Amino acid sequence: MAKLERSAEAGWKLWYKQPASRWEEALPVGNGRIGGMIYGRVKQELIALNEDTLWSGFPRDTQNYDVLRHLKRARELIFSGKYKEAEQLVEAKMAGTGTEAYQPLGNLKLDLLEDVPAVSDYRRDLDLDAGVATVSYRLGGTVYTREVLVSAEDQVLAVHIRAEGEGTIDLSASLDSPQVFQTKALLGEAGIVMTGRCPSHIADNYRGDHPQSVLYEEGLGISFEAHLQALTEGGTVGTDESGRLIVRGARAATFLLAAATDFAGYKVMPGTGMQEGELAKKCGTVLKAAASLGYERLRERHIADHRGLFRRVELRLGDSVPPVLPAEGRLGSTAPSQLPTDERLEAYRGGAQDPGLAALYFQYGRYLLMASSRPGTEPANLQGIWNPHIQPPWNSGYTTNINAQMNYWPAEVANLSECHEPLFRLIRELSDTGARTARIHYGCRGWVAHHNVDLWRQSTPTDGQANWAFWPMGGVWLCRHLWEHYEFAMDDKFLRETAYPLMKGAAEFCRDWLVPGPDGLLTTAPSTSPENQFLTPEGEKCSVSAGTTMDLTLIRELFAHTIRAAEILGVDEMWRRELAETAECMAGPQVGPDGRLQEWSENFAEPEPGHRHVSHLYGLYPGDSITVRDTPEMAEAVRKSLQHRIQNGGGHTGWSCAWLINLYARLGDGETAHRFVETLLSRSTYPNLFDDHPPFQIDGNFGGAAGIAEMLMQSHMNGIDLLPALPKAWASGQVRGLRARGGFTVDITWESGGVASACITSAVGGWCTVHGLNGRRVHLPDGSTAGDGERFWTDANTPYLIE
Ligand code: FUC
Repeated sequence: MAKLERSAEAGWKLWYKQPASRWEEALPVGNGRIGGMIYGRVKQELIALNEDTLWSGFPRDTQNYDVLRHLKRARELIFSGKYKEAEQLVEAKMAGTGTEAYQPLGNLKLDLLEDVPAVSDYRRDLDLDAGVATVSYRLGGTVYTREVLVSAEDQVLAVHIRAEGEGTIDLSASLDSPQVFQTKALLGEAGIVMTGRCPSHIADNYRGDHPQSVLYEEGLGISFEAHLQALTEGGTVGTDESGRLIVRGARAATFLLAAATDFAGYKVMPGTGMQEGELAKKCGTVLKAAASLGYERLRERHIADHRGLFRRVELRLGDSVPPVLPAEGRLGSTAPSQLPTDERLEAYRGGAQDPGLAALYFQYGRYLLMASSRPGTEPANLQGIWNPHIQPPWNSGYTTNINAQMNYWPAEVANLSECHEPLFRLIRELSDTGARTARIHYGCRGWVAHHNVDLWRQSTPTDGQANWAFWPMGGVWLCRHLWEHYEFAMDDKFLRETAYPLMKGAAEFCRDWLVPGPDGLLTTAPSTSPENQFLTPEGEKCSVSAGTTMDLTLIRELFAHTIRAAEILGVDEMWRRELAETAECMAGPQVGPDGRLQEWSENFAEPEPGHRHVSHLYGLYPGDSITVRDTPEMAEAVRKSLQHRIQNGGGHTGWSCAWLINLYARLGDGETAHRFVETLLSRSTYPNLFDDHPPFQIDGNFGGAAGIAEMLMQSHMNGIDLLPALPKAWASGQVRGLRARGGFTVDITWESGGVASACITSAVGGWCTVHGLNGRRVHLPDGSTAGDGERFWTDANTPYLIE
């Protein structure tokens, strides 16, 4: 198989000929914990800063002790068809309180001391393969180059500036923040310190149904410190009375930034167990170690670590060179990949064929996951880790009715399994708070979570409308990630110690939450289908009924995974049987008279037939209880539902569009999946390739990356499917390093729309079946071969060639 060269797409770079004029044009860097958005401005460089444990609030008891008293009545109303009354009861008596908000840390500003005339040869870029952002320009005879990186190895943000030519570096460096903050010079050192505190409470201002409120109760919010230190070659460095660092006459300067907060865990007050001066000490230790390495070494260590993850996957889509130009030849003779990224995106919007842009988007999704979610950090939130607002849209939190999960859709298939870890920790912590909520709100065993989660692992419902707030299935959906991680990694220890106990707890909740409906079948009530509403027979908009398709699908799949996990581990035989029997007594999803999969147990009319959520189609993706091979009639019902949604305007937000890519990939419809790749890129993407919900929300980036992988390879049907949804636009290409369930790594080269060669390697050894071979055969060590759909044994770490 031909070797796929690295950096197939112009070195995996986003690049621009001008500085960012707004936050959505700035370029993101991050190490999972510290994030920076780099504007690349000449006179005043601005890097907006984040630290992922900076949130408003502190642990509070958000349980609503009244809920349980109303549950029986709510069920009676539902089972007698009084849905609107049930909804009113749920909203009045069974709701909770809003979650807290993710907070900005502040800004690092580098101001040139002299006025600059126009500069030439300006360029800024983000090298996804190195994890380094660069700004360079020429001023007179001097070329100035700035590099910015955030090292996971050494836990600092570093800015390195070089002057090549006559000119020198003369600037001030300062820190400020939208938070309550102070800055001061570090005595005796070329450094400054910013200290500050987050609000003790924030109300969500986005939905417009809350009065804006930002509270600072003395001493209750999270405190933070950021330390900035300068290392210079030549020239001088000092501090001034306003707490700025002043560098004059230097040939090179490195600024190192460390940050720490007094967040001490989701269930204790900030600062618990910490000594006076501990944050300063933490920052000081980190800076000392980084400074003693020096910039070159720091950079080398960062790039080695970054590439260790990034280079696991390579991708080339279509024949990017020469490009296919739009009919009117708008692009002149420039290949899309040679255009600055904003112009390239513009050309794509104008109809340029540029498969390389989809490949770049895929790799950018991987880059963003690495930058916002690393072992030990907080999981990627609605904005990853990048947020400049005190009151961000939807609190920049964890919305678990699609968004938080979508962030992790590419984690396994795109070979970044360890970046999934922060989500597992969140689930574990949520199972702790959620066990109280299960008992107090619903009188159930196990644990429960609702649609919004924050740093404090709020497990109760929020306040507001039932269509979003009342959704006790957040934990159930999250548990899919535990099972998927096991299926991809085949890690029995993870299954035994982490996944199974959490899945079992969520299944226990579901076991108790299910109740017999009027027809005697077990169902859920009250039940909502995330954010959507139906029309009651009286013509009123309502969201509360019994047994939505999503609830039933989520619970069935969780039961199946839990039973399978217990079998593998050889535990809980009685419990397995109980779950299996429960599943047999459950109501099932319904197909309506028009052939569509119903979203609700009744064939209600829909006030918004193009609604952005497609929760009832969960079983096709990310679930796997509906497949084109095993349940073709249900897959057809999903296809009809999708068509109906789309005809009515569905898929209109970034994440919604990204979900459609994955669903059509699972239907094996590469052309429609590709149409939504095009829509996502041309309609829902900012110049820095961030997903535009609108506003910025990172889930579309991750969902889009997962969708592109899903078009090239799938592994949810007891085997590996090569090129299951390849569009004509990507008729040739190569991918290396995708991961498949069962512990496999998959490389594929294709031409004229079919597999030319491939290679499958198992990490653990095991049975394998491959589909989509295009007449090629799998070559086995004993000289025999296996064809399409034929099972063969793989030894661990042995490449199985397909030719
Ligand atoms: C859900 C979605 C919205 C948005 C929000 C963060 O409520 O329905 O579109 O993504 O989460």
